[in-house]
Amino acid sequence: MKQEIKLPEIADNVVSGFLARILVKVGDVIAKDQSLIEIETDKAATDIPSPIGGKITDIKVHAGDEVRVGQTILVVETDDTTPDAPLSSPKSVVIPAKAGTAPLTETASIPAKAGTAPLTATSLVPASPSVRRFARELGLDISRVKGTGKGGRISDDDVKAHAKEVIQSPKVAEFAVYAEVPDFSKWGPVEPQPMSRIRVITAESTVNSWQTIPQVVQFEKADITELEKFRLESKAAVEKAGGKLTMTAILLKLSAMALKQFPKFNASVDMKNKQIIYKNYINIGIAVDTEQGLLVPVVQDVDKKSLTQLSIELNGIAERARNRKLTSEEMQGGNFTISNLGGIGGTSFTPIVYPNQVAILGVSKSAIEPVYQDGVFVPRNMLPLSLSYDHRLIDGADGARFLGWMCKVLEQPFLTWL
Ligand code: CAO
Repeated sequence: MKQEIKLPEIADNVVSGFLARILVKVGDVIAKDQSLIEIETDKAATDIPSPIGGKITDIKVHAGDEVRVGQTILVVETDDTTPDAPLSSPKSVVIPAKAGTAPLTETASIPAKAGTAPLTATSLVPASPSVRRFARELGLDISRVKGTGKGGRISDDDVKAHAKEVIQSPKVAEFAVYAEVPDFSKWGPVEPQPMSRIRVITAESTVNSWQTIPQVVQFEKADITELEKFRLESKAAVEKAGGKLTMTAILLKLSAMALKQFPKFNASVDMKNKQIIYKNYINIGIAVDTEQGLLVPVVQDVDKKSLTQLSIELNGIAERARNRKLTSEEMQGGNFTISNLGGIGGTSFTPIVYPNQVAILGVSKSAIEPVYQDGVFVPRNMLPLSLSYDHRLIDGADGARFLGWMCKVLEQPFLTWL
């Protein structure tokens, strides 16, 4: 029979908590008392054990959620015919006072994440909540700590050893130190809320990029008057095939062509080994605005797909991103990113290069503008583009040539046939 497992009482006067980690997944066969989730409150990090054994058929919560006492966490299929198995009491660990701590954040060593996933590999790391909490307090990524216990279990001493390694590493300068914020309630009412997992990953990823990549932004405007006519004329045919022919789909196709033409932009910088890693495949990330925050799914092998195929695929991944249905594979392995804010508005912006990539294309809203041609002003549809790039690999002239080439092809797509 199926049984719902609900969040038990965590402590006196505590009605809800922040879901820090989900420690199991659908399909797992769990034992009674096995830890299911890790809940954090102001006072404690609490491991919620399962009151029964069985197979998990559904998980009703997400990491980063605020979960209330009595709320269903997950559903378990069990042989036990006794209805409503009693809830086991949670195991709590008191969170140490934070006064004066300025944790190191392991931003420099965050692996390339072409997108942000609500769940990470840290859920699978064998460590108790108190050890996880300790690592988090120090700003360390627990999945990078080597466990010396049975089955690789991580202890406090392992975390300390890892912290020592990190501090002694020459890369320490790349690590972010977060200062305590002032007590804003001195000036008026405040409402602190925990960051969602997506927010934390976006914050860490952008800090990593900002601190490790010297970025330059190149601006251009492309005349898309003719291209827009083509787009509107071809829209119905693509729609019939199940896609939506938007500017983003066209830029996806065009970016793949540009990356082939300028291989430096399809590479990664490996400073540790003083090498440039050129890639012989073209995977492009697309920034998608969702209710949960920014997600960046990746379209694979863009150069091998037709514009119609790309339109269909783009539609699909944007939809899955908005419905939180993306798989972790769909968010990895991007070489370059497109961030199109044109559907929302704005004349220009400076996007941030993704860690382990070297460039990102920012797209703003196209508009009809007067352009001086052959002695007269003519109305033309102009698309503002901004290219942020990593100056460790790409020089200003490279950036100008790349964006200039893109504008030329947007103006006269047939040029690529020559
Ligand atoms: N200029 C003018 N109009 C534009 C445009 C542009 N640059 N880009 C899109 N539009 C129009 C589209 O043509 C469409 O109009 P119609 O409905 O009349 O056809 C409308 O805006 C909405 O487009 P869309 O969003 O449905 O489709 P898209 O393929 O162009 O964009 C996606 C897909 C996923 C890029 C977009 O939905 C999105 O999430 N954008 C936000 C990205 C973001 O948050 N970036 C910031 C990240 S931090 O750097």
